[in-house]
Amino acid sequence: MATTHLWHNARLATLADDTGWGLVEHGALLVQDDRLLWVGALDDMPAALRAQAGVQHDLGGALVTPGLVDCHTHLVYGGQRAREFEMRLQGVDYAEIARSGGGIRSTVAATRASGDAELLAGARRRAQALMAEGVTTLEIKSGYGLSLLDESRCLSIARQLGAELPVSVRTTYLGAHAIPPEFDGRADDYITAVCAWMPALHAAGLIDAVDAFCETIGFTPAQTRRVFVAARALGLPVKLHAEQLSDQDGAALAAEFGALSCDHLEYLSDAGVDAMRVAGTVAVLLPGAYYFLRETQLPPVAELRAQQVPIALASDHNPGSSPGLSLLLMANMACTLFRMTPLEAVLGITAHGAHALGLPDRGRLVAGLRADFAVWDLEHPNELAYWFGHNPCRRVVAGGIERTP
Ligand code: DI6
Ligand code: FE
Repeated sequence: MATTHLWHNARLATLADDTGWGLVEHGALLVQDDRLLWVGALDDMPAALRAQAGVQHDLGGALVTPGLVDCHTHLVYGGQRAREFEMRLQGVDYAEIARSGGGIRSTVAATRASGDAELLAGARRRAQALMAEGVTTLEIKSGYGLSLLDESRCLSIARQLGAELPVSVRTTYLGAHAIPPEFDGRADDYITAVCAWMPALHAAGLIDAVDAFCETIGFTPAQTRRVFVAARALGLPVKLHAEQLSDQDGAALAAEFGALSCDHLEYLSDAGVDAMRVAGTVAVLLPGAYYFLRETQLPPVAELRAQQVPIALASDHNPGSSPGLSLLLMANMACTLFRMTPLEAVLGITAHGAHALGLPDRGRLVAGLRADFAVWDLEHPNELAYWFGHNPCRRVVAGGIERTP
């Protein structure tokens, strides 16, 4: 039988439900294989269970939270877009750059020109930066390949990262991210191709969910619907880049397909909030993109809160609109920019992030869930959303195994 590990002398922030931090003093976690067997105050642990603990780890009173979940990233790409950042500072806007063939398309060219080893090395470095802050689950989208071969390469690299690094990786097929040059002026034909590639990519085991960019500079709701119909035919869950730059009623469309999440949402309408509530769709807010694009339209946090739509936060790491690699900074910015509370922000990078990926087995410290947790050099979990530009993560356990953060 596998050795059972007892992690004790911790201040636990269990986030067992959404009503509070779930603080437990003198807390202990009993871990068997990759699962939490028992969570609570050490003194309350049944003696029979305690007797099972083969290895004991004294945490010296440190704060322990669930491992962090970054539920929206575009980690696999070639090149970078610092020059485009300079152009934006000279007054050219993001949509203008995209329309003139820059933006996503320039990253597509750089990605296609990069070898697999180079793409893997870049994505690995970025994944490791996120992991250093306690990330134990990471979603990675394709969307910079935009051909069957290059989407397949990017998704395979994401899968490979999950196999070689101690982090859970979920892959999302975002073929409908932009129109590649060979389909210029033929968006509908490109969507036909995106849908036609999907079964092969799925058969190769490369897709956990399907996403699209529904926007004036992306795809129309009708085109997005075609992608969702193709996903549904394969039994794949959908997500959507919705209402980032304008209101396209994308959230309502995604909700119609029972979407796991709608992401960005600065221009989300009340009707969109309502549709998401009914469908149980998670709102993924991306303060990094809001900040880096100097967006001024705030996502409707008060309405989402009032309708009890779960709010997750993610890095949206990508070279164009959010080149940051700190989920803790996103939590801080969600508070300063979006006026979320520290508790909401921390739920956003743990339990609600997991919910946005359709993973109810993680994101909280509760018996039966995965043993994914982070140990912090902090006194209270509200500090996770307070400090910025500094990494207080000291130890990480992912799937029951301690790794270097
Ligand atoms: N919205 C975003 O913010 C990213 N993708 C998307 O659909 C940005 C992608 C990029 O600019 O490269
Ligand atoms: Fe994104």
